[in-house]
Amino acid sequence: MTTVCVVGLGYIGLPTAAMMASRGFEVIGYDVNEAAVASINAGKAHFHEPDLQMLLSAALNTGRLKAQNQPAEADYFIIAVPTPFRDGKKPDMSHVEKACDAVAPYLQPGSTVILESTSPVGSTEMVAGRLAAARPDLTLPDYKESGDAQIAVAHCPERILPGNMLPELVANDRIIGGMTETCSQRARALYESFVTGHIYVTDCRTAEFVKLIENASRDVNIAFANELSVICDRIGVDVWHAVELANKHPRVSILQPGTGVGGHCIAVDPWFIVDSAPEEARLIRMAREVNDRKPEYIFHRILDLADRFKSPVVSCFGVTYKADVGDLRESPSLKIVMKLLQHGGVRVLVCDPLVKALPPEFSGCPDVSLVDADTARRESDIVAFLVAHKQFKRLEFNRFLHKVVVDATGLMSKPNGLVDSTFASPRKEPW
Ligand code: SAJ
Repeated sequence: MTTVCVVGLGYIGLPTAAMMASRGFEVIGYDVNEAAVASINAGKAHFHEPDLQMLLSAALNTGRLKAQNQPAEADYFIIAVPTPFRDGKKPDMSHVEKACDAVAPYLQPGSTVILESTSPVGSTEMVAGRLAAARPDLTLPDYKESGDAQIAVAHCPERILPGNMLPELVANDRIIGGMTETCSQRARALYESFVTGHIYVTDCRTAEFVKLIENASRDVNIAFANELSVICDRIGVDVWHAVELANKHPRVSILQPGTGVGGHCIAVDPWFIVDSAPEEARLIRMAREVNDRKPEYIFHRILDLADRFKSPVVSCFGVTYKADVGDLRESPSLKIVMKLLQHGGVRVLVCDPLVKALPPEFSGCPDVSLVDADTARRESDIVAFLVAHKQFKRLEFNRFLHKVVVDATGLMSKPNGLVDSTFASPRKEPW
């Protein structure tokens, strides 16, 4: 039986480990987070993702998945640890380095090490170099050299979308970039066994770059939409309607403006490109800056409107990092809430059906509370739609008639840009 050691049981590693166990692999999940390990072994996923809990329970029931706080010998090692940036927007590879150090003692001739974490170009070579230094008794591959090393090293960047991870884990095409052709083929054999999408093989540097430009491409396109929203605000055009009409062109596909770009991926990865080519990556850097500025812009719009009221109450609909997920990591909407509270003089009501409690940094703050949609509407002067959760699409918007509305989501925009007889226009601030 093929054994797989998944290093890092977070947003990528846990679904991957559970999926592989359910496909018949013997899987050891390794994580330094003891609480996560305990929770997984007790049968409980430590974060929410549709169907993950079910898949995890099924995997544990087969007896083929076990979480532990040390690695184990295996045919395959999949490294799925965070790659954030540190000061100066420089890639922080310390988790990958620690993962290499942790697995090195468990390598045996024939093992394959696969880096799934989104990483700057050159990282797979760094992994091979670090493993070689830790295990001089084994042979490791050199970039694009021929010859059979005992250990194979490859990059296979994760591509799954939070909120739709499990279907995408199986169905998405994958890019595999080995240190050598043999490394690619050894990695390919693993993914072929559970991926129904195509598997494209290239070298590791290209695979690393491909992943970075996927996310940078999305970032640049979202920045374009966000810039349009700010322009439209100035010139008095409904950005949602304008984008909808522009997208009727056969070769135009503009994304949706929002409160900014959150999560741990798109707001981070483009900086890895900027870091490796600071002079050349002008558009990519600018897109990051445009998207990072958007929450600040919305905060100031809310603040300007709050001036109209003596003791303003602002309700914020949606605080997660994007629609229909419960994840608050790097949420631009949560940043807006935090900025309002830090500014003071404003009471904030947060309404988010996917959030059970506000994060600890808000506890003890008397000016913020988590409320239901009716309370948020009734008790506020200003309503800010920040995240377009599907639950909000069912709101009766004509009940917001007497509110001042800041809509950063397009929820209140009519599909045809017209106000029909069943939908009297509230005092909507354009976005
Ligand atoms: N957003 C907009 N407008 C849009 C689309 C998104 O403002 O039209 C915002 C979202 O609200 C969110 C942010 O962008 O704040 C990112 O959301 P997302 O759904 O675009 O992407 P992520 O970060 O959840 O996942 C991305 C995916 N990458 C691409 O689609 C190219 C996913 O496939 C990757 O696996 C993931 O990054 C990752 O881990 O790298």
